[in-house]
Amino acid sequence: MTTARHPRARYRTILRFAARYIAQEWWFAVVLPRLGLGAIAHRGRAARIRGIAVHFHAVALDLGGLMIKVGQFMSSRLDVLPPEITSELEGLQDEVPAVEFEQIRELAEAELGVPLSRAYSFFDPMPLAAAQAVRTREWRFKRHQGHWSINNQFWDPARMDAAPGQGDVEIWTFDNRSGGWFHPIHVHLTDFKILDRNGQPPQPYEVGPKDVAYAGEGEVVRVIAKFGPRRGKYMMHCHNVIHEDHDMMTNFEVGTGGPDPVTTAPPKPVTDPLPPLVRPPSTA
Ligand SMILES: [Cu+2]
Repeated sequence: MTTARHPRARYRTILRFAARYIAQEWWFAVVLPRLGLGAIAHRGRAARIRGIAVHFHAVALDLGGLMIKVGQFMSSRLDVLPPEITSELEGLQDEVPAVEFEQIRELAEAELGVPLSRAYSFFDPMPLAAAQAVRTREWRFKRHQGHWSINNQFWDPARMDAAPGQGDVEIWTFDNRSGGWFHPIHVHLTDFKILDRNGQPPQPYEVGPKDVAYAGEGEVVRVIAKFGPRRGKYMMHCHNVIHEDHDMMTNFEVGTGGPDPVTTAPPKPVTDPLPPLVRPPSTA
């Protein structure tokens, strides 16, 4: 993580950058004109300034944080800075690389000297917000034609009912307003966060990362998830065994070209009978 670099190394990078370009400008703007070579210095000025901006851009991305802010500030000063600099720096904010939360946690805990859970009365272990979602999907869980269905459809391993892009954040609504059954909904691949239950905040015991959401009778539960990091075909199903077997299960595919469990781990026939779960008491 770039911003975790030791402060001295950061200062050295900034000083090297400043020294290099102060010397360069001294040479081109002071020395060469005195030697009667001002025209040469002037001819290359635009390219030189653009070079400084490109280098600053790279340094800001490398150091992150405050240096990005400095670059953004400079990009807005069209009144005092040449366009070679402002145009080079104007896209700076969009290029900050994402940092894994575990790295942020490590740095924060090192600086605080205590685990985050002790430093704060509440710390969201899954920082996903509804505003990050790129789409929403509705899933209706319903007793249908003597079986259990999702969106009035039954399990078909060949049918993909959703295709989130790899890394997309989506909101999924689990709608169980159709009858007197409850469904613990289990999503493979990724953990999710419960946004709300019947429009109300989730219960205190269900605020952490989940892989099952209880959708009680008549309930609507909204969850949010980031679909990744892997691609491939995954399932969502009710975790009541009778329901998932008849036939409350569906497929979704994340990204394209990922693994397919039907081909990578196909079902095998049972050749040996399984031992009985309970052995009869010995009569010997
Ligand atoms: Cu169910």
